[in-house]
This record gives sequence, structure tokens and C-alpha cells, in this order.
Amino acid sequence: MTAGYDLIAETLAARGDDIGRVEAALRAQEIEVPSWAFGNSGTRFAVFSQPGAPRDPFEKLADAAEVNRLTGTARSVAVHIPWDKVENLDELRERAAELGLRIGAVNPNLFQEAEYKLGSLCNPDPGVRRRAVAHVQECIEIATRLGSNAISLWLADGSNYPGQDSLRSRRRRLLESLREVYGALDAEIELLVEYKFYEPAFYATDLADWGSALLVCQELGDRAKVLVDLGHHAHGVNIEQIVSLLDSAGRLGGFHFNDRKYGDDDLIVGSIDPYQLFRIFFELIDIGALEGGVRLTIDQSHNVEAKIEAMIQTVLNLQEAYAKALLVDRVALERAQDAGDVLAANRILVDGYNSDVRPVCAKVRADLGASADPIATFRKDGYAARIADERLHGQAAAWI
Ligand code: PSV
Ligand code: MN
Repeated sequence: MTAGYDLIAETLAARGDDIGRVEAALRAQEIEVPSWAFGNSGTRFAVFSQPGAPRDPFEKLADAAEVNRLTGTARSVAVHIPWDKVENLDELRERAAELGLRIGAVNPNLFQEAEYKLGSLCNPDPGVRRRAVAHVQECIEIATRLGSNAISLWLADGSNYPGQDSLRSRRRRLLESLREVYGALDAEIELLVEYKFYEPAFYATDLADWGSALLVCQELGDRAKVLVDLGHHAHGVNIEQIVSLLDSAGRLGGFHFNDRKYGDDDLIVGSIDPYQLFRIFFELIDIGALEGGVRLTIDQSHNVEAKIEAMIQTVLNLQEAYAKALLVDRVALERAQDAGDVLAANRILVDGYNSDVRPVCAKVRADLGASADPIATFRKDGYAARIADERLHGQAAAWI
């Protein structure tokens, strides 16, 4: 064992804590990777293709399995329909199982069809609304066939100009459509409702923030919960406080992890603001959300960087943020909080963040049968070169 590992073990033991607790929590961490992050992607200016990009959902699963083989923690894959539509759903489900994976949330696509120009579930045209509802209903059937237990809904709905549409009518249509969708859910399927404050709508987005998403969920029923995408807030918004609020309302459904510098940049989580990621994990531990099935999904777009390696790095960042949050001395923190000792409380929290948890994470990954150093192993094993050779012909998957 390394000196770094021993140091953490001794620090924990000295305060009557046990590194075994941290390791057990890390072994149980479950990250969901998005199928769409393996296909070619880009900006609204250009889509860049990468060698070895998967050509179908089966190859996306193979890439996800490589991420899981090396990290030991990325055991489920979220899918997007129709991008991941296949003729034989049983085959997709079986392939996932053969690869040691599960199918995670099913994401309906209510933003790509031309008819959704003025919205999907909120569109002024009842015919378009009906077709949007039917698409989500089809996704519910797909979820059941794939053994998934969540529909993850994001709407691009909104308006670009004041006066373009009635805000009240759009809200009414949204609720009517969502009631139909919710009514079609199987008992074991959750509805995750994602919000985003702008883009593609630039004046009024129909589900713009956690509050408007929460109100909708409360109207629908217990199985409707809010999904927090880290890139979907205005600057300066306290995301960990939103996490805590949603949990206290019993409506924290899950995350779309990514990072950003400016807008909804979909960069690697923790690449810009690792301290925010740590604070979110600290909050999740504090409220016990991770045992309660809150879904930890990644939603990123790797446009210029190598996709599989980027996904591995993402999972490592999530493991490390969680490990740091697990190291916070909660007893001492509570004592400092109760005593109103502002600076001690802050120091105790920041101490967790400043710990070097990489040796502990490496050990946990090795214990899981994965790699202590996933990036080095990935580069050495040659998976990227192999798929670049194998996937020469045919049409690569892309998000447009
Ligand atoms: C929208 O920006 C979003 O975050 C939604 O989750 C979509 O499903 C995803 O990105 C992929 O386009
Ligand atoms: Mn998202």
C-alpha cells in the first residue's frame, strides 16, 4: 500500500473512523454513462468525427463496457431514442447484460424533429402535442422491454420573443401532456424531469428552473422527480443548495454531470470547478441521497478530446469528488457548526477537499477487479487503436 493510502487510513483511525467505510461507499458508487457521448459530436458550427466512432448502439455499449472494465463503477448506460433505436430490443438488452452493463434511463428526443420548432409537449398545435406524447409513450414501452426503470425527459420547449405565445397556455399544455405521459408509466418506472434556463429558447423556457420542474412533479405524482444538469443554471447559482431543497421535498431524481465555464458547455465534470463537484457530493452524503437511488448520470459532449478516454477521466473525477466528500470529519464539523465556529467549520469541510484521495480510489478500483490506473491501462491496452481499425466502414453515430 502507498504512503498516501496509509496517511488517510491513519488520519481516519485517529478520529475513531475507518477507511473501510470509505472504501465500501466507493465500491458501491454507481455511475451511468450516456450512450450519446460516444458518437461523433460537435458544436452548432461543426461536427467532428473521430476514428473508431461507434456505428450503432451495440458498439456504443462496447465502448461503455471498456469504461466500466477500467473503472469498475460505470455499470449502466443511458440511451436516447431514436438515436439508439434498434429492431430487436431484446438483443440490445442481452448484449448489455453480456457486457456486464444495465440499460439506464431512456431519454425521449423531443427536440430534433422539424415539427418541434414551436415546442413539443407545449406546442400550440394539438396534433404536434399528441405526436410528442406518443413518442414518450413509445419510450416507456422501450424502457420496459430494456429493463430500464426511468424515463428522463428534457424539453427544448419555450419561446424566443415576448408575445410569441401565451405563457399561461404553454404551462397548461405542458401539464396536460405530462399527465398523459405520467398516466402511461409502468409502476416501477420513474419520470425524471430536467430543466434548463435557456437554449434553444431565448426568451422563456417552459421548464427553466428547479422550481418550475418541481411544481410539475408535485402535480404529477410520487414517481416524478427532478433531474439536475450542472450546466443548466445561471452563473453563481448554488447548485448544492438546490440539491438539498429537492431532497427535502422528496423529489431529487438524479443528475446530469458535466462542467462549464460559460453556458451549457458539456465539458468534463470537475474540469473547471472541482470544488463545486465536491460540495455537491458532500451534500448528497449529508442527506443520504446516494443510498436512496439518486441517479448519477453523465451528460457531456467530447468534441475535441478522445471520447472513451474522456469518459474514463470523467468517472475518475466523480470517484475522487465522492471520496473527498467521504473524508470530511462529520463529527468535528457538527461540533463546530453547533458552536457557531464559522472558520473551523469551513476548514473542516475544505480539509476533505484538500485530501489526496487518489491512492484510496486506486485501491478500490483494483479491489473491484478494474484498473488502479485506468488511463494508463487504457492507453497501453490499445482499445482505441483496435476500434479505429475495426470500424472503418459504415456511418458513424452522431448527435445530428
Ligand atoms: C440538453 O442540453 C441536454 O442536457 C438534455 O439532457 C439532452 O437529452 C442532452 O443534453 C443531449 O442532447
Ligand atoms: Mn442533460
